[in-house]
Amino acid sequence: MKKILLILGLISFVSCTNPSMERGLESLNSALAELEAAMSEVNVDQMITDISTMQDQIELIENDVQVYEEQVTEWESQIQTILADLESVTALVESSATNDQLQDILDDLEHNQSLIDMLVAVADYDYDGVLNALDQCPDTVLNATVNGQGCSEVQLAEIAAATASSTTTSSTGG
Ligand SMILES: [Ca+2]
Repeated sequence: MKKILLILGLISFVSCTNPSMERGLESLNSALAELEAAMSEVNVDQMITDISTMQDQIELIENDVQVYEEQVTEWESQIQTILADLESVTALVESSATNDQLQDILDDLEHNQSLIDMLVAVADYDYDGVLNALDQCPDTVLNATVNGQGCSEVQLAEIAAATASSTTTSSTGG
């Protein structure tokens, strides 16, 4: 206590003897008074309330973020399901398209085959004047005389011989 009094006395002494320092102290006191006034205007309770409100809002935001993340996860799940469905549908469509294409190809082949058959039918491979469709004796020798079925006398004899042989063989066989 004595030391404080001694220091205060010393300050007073120095202040009195030094006018500039006295003005400096007055300025300091004035600044301190302004600071004190400002501090008194601060409502600590209001600050605590504000901070508490901010904390509540942060918690709400965190909760919202969590709900949002859960929602996003659910959306992702739904999107995955839709994508899986789309893939199966796409696979089905592709499979179906392939079947249709195969059917088209088969139809084309069948059509082409019928065209080929028709061309073969109206052709005359052995040049005997009888169309293949009506010619019962293919590979007739060129320039041979043939009947209405495109068979030369030689071919008719061969057919008769074969028929006789076949009959003999079948009767012999049983
Ligand atoms: Ca013929």
